[in-house]
Amino acid sequence: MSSNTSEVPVYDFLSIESKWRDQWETDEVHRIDENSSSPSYYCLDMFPYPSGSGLHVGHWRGYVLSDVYTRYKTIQGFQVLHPMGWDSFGLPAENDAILKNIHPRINTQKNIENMKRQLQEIGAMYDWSREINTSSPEYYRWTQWIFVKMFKKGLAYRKMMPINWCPNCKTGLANEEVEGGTCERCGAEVTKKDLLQWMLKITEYADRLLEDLDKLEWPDKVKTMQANWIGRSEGAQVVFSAIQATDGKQVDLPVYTTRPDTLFGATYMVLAPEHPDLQAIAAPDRWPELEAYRERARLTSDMDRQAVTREKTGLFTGAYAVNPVNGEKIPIWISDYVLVSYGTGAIMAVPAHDTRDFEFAKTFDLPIIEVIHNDDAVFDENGNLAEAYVGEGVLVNSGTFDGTDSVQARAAITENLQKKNKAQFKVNYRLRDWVFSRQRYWGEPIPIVHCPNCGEVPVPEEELPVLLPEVESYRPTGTGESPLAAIQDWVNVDCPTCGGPGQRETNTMPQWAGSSWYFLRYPSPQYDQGPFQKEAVQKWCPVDLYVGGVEHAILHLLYARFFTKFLHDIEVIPFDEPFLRLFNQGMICREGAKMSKSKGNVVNPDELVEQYGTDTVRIYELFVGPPELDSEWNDQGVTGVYRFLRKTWEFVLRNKNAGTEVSDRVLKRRHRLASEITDRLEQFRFNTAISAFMEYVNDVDGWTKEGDAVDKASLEWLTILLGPFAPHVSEELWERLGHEQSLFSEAEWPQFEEAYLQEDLVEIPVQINGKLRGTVELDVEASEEEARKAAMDLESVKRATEGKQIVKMIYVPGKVLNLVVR
Ligand code: ANZ
Ligand code: ZN
Repeated sequence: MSSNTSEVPVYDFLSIESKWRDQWETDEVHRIDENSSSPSYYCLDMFPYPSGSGLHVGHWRGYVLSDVYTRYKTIQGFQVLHPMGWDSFGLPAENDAILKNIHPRINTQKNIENMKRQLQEIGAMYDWSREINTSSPEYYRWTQWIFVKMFKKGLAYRKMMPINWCPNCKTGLANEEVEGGTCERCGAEVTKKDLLQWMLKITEYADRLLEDLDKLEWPDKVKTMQANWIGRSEGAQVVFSAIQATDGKQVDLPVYTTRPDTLFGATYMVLAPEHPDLQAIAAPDRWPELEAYRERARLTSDMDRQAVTREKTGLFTGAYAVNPVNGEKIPIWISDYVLVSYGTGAIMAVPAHDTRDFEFAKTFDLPIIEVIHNDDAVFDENGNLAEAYVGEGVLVNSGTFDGTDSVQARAAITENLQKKNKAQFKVNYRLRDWVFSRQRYWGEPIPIVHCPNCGEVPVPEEELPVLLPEVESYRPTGTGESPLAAIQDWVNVDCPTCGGPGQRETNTMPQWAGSSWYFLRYPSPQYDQGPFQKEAVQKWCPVDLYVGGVEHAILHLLYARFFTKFLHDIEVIPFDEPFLRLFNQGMICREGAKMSKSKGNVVNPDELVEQYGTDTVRIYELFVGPPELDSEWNDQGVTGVYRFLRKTWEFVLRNKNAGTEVSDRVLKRRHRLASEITDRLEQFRFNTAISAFMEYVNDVDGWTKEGDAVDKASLEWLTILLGPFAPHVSEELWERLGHEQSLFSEAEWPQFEEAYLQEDLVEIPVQINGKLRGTVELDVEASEEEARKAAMDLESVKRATEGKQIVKMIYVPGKVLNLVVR
């Protein structure tokens, strides 16, 4: 056996990596074979928007993860669809263009070229022949087609809406795009503006979007976020009678409550300031003040209005209402903490048992009546509630319902009022319909023509796409009109139905439109008879594994699920969930902060690739921490990983002429490695997979230097197992081990055998003060701690040590355990 290191060539990663990237390209190893009968697997990355700042090592993480899995599945014999494309319409791409003062089409193209080059540096197995781009007419033709289908099913409609308005982006935003009262894209304070908007009836799918979460292998955190966003609650709609301040006439004022059991504690009512009946009910002399308050409230975001910590403001309307359970007359107030868009836009206030109502009652000195009693409630020294008690309990001050359990009382009180037509059981959702129009240039034109005779007419499907016209001025106008409205010869068209003069819709779709169905396009990206070819979609979809950032937990994932369910319902696809398994990678941080260009803490992968090679950067991305958690980047760590790869390179090549002779422990070790790597891949524990490789190379390299024989198969197993993680160096080693075909087409995933995984167990005697008290079965390598624990489990040892102290312990692994007690 030779161990002459001078024979081993240097690990020249740069030439190895460029050699294999070219070779893979030529051999088209990234392409799937449509005619293959192998099982198929669809592994998808959330596609990026073509950003001007390009990729940093934080972005690499998800792409490396999905590529490792893709290559793993490929070696296992799957045909893996692993495509890439560009989410290139919408606000992020357009804002980048405006910032640079370059037309969005040109800027987008430039950004795509740069990002594509960077993505290729990762060495990922993307099938670029399937690249898609949501702003290309061949693609958005079908986004428009889906919109037309929705319109025809009554799921797209127009409505005058007080919508979220970003004064900086100068466009309306969906609820999902408002974060803590600010614009998700630019951070500006979001206000309200009344605009005629296109809406999609996602609420019609609320129940299914909620229930079907059960079908999905997604992180619980994401499922919970979606469930909370949909916000299903059960309660009752109860009718209070308002007495108009002017003429004493009664008007029905329904409220939605999740706690009908607290009805006897309703001491006042609150209307949303925008409530449509407000003016009719209120005392005329109070109207000017009420109207001014309404105007201020309208400009405040829903988020701020609902904040528990917000100081409560409000006004008395001058009118009263009658509580249907006891005929009590209670005052009607308005306050911005009640939202016009939720429930009925009016509430019965129960200050004793609702936190916001409690704050409000304290502020305006309104009565607080305890109606749910529980000893857990907190009272002050005068015996009054010190804070709202929001839990369950027994009814008090509630007439004939006194003594009833609060949960039972919910149904009992509602049923009672139901007989008098004063209540009904009701389910409510927080989810709102999706505001689907944007007053921006860079998006899919909404394919509708407005005709004075025919109303809203969809552009006939065969005339799609409605092309986005070239414009000089693409900047948002800020008037609430899209820049498209200024292009007269584009706007004016004949009505598709009657031929009369019509006008095109000038709003565009939001950035989320194209990404709501793109995963269906990859299986047949060039298909032009429909959005996708049915057989191709049936073969590949739904997506088996979807990898991306947790920032998409609500918006994109909810919209994509909605589109999928719709396409299922119109019978163009046979499944109704798009992504079976979801993996969210954690963020890469530096100095504790999320890596981002704006924070100035980015690490540029280009330089690292230059210095250490793609394989090293890939492995470090995996080694940096558990993939689902945020992890701190450390430059020293990169060097460590580089040394590991170099050591692996030298170890394999030093032994490359190995034959079939192998020592026992090397053989067992190889099976253990295969089992560890397979398990850790399946469980997405990539970081511990890397440590398993490091330990393996250390062990076996050391043993061979001690004279152990290593066989060729052991070297091949290591090379194959490492393939998904460090594909370039593995491919090179594979070739140097004498193979002519690519590892990714020729090699088979190593099959470990359980028999080799058994640990070596030995019986060792346990002595106490020199006397044999029993034996324990232990691994030869068991630690002192493990040995002591096993011994203490023996009854005989327990008895012999009872009430005594262990003063000394002598443990010889595999031989004996001696305890000295006193
Ligand atoms: C009386 C009550 C008593 C309430 C009590 C709660 C506790 P979820 O669970 O989110 O559906 N509410 C109803 N409509 C509202 C609106 N438009 N703006 C603000 N708040 C509104 O919330 C339902 C509860 O939120 C309802 O139940 C109502 O307050 C309030 F001890 O009614 B409750
Ligand atoms: Zn017409």
